[in-house]
Amino acid sequence: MTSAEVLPTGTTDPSPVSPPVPTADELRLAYRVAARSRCTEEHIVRLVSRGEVKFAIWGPGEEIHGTATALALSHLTDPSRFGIAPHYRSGSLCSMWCQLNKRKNFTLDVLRQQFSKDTDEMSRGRQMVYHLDMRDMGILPVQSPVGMQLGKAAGYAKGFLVKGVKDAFTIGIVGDGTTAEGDMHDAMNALSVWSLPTIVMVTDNNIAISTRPEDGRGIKDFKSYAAGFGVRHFTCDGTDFWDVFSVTYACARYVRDHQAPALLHVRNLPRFNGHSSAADVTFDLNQPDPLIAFGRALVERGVLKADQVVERVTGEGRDFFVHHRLGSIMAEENDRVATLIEQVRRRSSRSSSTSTHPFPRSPSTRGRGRRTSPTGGRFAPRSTTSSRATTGSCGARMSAGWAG
Ligand SMILES: Cc1ncc(C[n+]2csc(CCOP(=O)(O)OP(=O)(O)O)c2C)c(N)n1
Ligand SMILES: [Mg+2]
Repeated sequence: MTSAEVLPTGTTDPSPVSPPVPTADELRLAYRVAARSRCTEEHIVRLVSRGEVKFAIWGPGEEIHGTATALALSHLTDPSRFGIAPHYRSGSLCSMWCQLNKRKNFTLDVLRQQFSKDTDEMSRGRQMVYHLDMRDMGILPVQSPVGMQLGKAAGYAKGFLVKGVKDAFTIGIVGDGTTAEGDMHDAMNALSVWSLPTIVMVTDNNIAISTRPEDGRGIKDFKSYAAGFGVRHFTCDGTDFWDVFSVTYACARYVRDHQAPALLHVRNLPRFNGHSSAADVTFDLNQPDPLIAFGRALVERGVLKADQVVERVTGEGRDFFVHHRLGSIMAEENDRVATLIEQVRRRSSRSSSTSTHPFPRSPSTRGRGRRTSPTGGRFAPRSTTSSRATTGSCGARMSAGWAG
């Protein structure tokens, strides 16, 4: 029995599926998008090191998992019948999903948000980085409290059911540390009770900031945990493109065809640049790199040539670039990313919309007693006649909330 055929206790066998074999063109595309994702994020590491951007969080090490996952999904669905609530390390996955569904400018959009530019179409530069929001692609807004992805994925699936869509499914992605949050249990309960077509994907890098599983993970066995909810369990090696592809395909096919939930545990993911820019961002040379392994495998299969793929070399310094020979594919992508960074950097940071945003006028409260805010007055406008009395996105939201 392969990992894709693992069944929870009490589930009847829905007959294992045979995943398709990725074509040479698909493999080349996956390699290119993974390489683009790596060099984009390693450029962001440099921007952070130079103090040019304030905060960043990223996913170097998860590129192969991301591209293989998106490719598997694209064999089964499209944005009209699909929703994904991604993790902040899902850049490569979302990039590949956009590429496969012909949405342009993913990297440009990420960089605009990274630089907090007004041209950031997802949040006008007012959101945290990698808080993707691309609803035309079924990519649901990312939020900072970890675990919220799961409730959104479950709710979106319930929405499809209510609308009578019978072949849709959704995915919520969380890190392994987040399985300790109550959101995990809440979502599993909803999936079980309503039999929602949702994949709870746990991307396991064996760490949560600095907490190791032995110190924070109460779920000792994901298979038994899923079985307790009657949820089917799948697991794959996140460093192996073909394992991720075939297991994710089998999992998503099961969820779509049976309109039933699954838990997909993705193991072994490396984390190459620390948790975020708030940590030591030195590229970790002690972990094997799935992107290099994938490149070598493609060379062995005759899909790519040796000079096209990235290899590790001996270098001096802390960042990715000094320790790697990029190969021609990543070098091309790297040039494009560098051009995009230059283009985004030159744009003014000033948000014209912030200064000219037409907030609705507050209603007059004269004669209606004292007005208080839901937060006890912290963002309460000083003047009851001007909604411009609050500034910043937080104040603006609160103000608009009252008006509504
Ligand atoms: C509800 C909540 N608690 C705590 C945090 C702070 N926090 C941000 S990332 C993180 C670690 C998450 O670890 P994991 O789920 O393993 O994901 P990883 O970063 O390893 O991919 C924590 C605790 C948060 N953002 N939200
Ligand atoms: Mg983790």
